[in-house]
Amino acid sequence: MSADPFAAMQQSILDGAPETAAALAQQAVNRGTAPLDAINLGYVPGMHAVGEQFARRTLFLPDMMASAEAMRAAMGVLEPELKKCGAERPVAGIVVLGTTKGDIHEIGKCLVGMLLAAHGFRVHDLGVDVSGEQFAAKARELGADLVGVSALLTTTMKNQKTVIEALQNAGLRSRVKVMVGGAPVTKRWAEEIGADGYAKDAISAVALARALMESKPQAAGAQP
Ligand code: HCB
Repeated sequence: MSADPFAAMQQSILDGAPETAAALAQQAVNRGTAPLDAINLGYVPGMHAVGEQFARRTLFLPDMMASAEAMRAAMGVLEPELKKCGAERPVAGIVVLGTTKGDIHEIGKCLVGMLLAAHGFRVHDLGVDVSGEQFAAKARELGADLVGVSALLTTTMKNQKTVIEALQNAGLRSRVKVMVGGAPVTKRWAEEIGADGYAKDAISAVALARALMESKPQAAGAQP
């Protein structure tokens, strides 16, 4: 195994090895490594490498699924550590999060949710394959301040626009900010569909969520 712990984490994702990935995460926690460093310098580069190899056809769907399992195993260890950072803080805002209709990629969206929670946001994760109407219904139910919509496929990106339309149809758009993200998503796309912002990764999503909260006229969770 590599002497560089971050390289070993990356390799555990490429190998699709959940036990190794979890063990390395636990070792990192024991050593006092910041959980976010383990995620950003170890596991996420591993997922990017998997994506590149899948695109080059040197790695196939079952391998990609095994890598996702390994990522989940590592996150299982790191998530409670991230949560500790967000405990006992005032609520920074209420966020409804999900992956858009037709898309089952969830790792990035879950990471965004974890970091938002670690920074004091109350996060409701609707999961994957979520319709615009489901986003709007949950946003209304919770009096959400923000909706975060993830899309990983070029074919499902357009459904981020559907979420914005559903919020408009439900009369919620003026008080619910929308942030979009996912590998194929860009700032330009966000502007084109009328989203309030685009975040390239989970840390930027936290900064964006904070900025959007500041731009909101009413307090966190306020009803119209
Ligand atoms: Co998937 N897949 N996949 N996949 N997959 C991608 C996305 C490709 C790019 C791989 C490639 O070709 N290079 C590709 C999409 C090509 C395209 O559309 N242009 C692809 C494909 C083609 C497919 C299938 C169609 C394959 C098939 O069946 N033939 C299929 C689609 C199924 C479906 O959704 N209907 C499929 C399936 C899978 C799984 C199930 C095997 C697995 C997902 C498992 C899971 O999530 N439980 C998977 C995986 C793991 C990937 C890659 C390898 C990694 C995705 C990932 O987790 N990245 C991905 C390659 C890649 O993206 N480079 C590949 C790591 C996270 C941390 O990054 O970008 O998701 P992220 O999230 C970031 C960032 O974008 C931002 O913050 C996150 C954290 O930093 N962000 C937000 C994300 N959402 C946000 C929301 C906000 O509001 C704000 C910020």
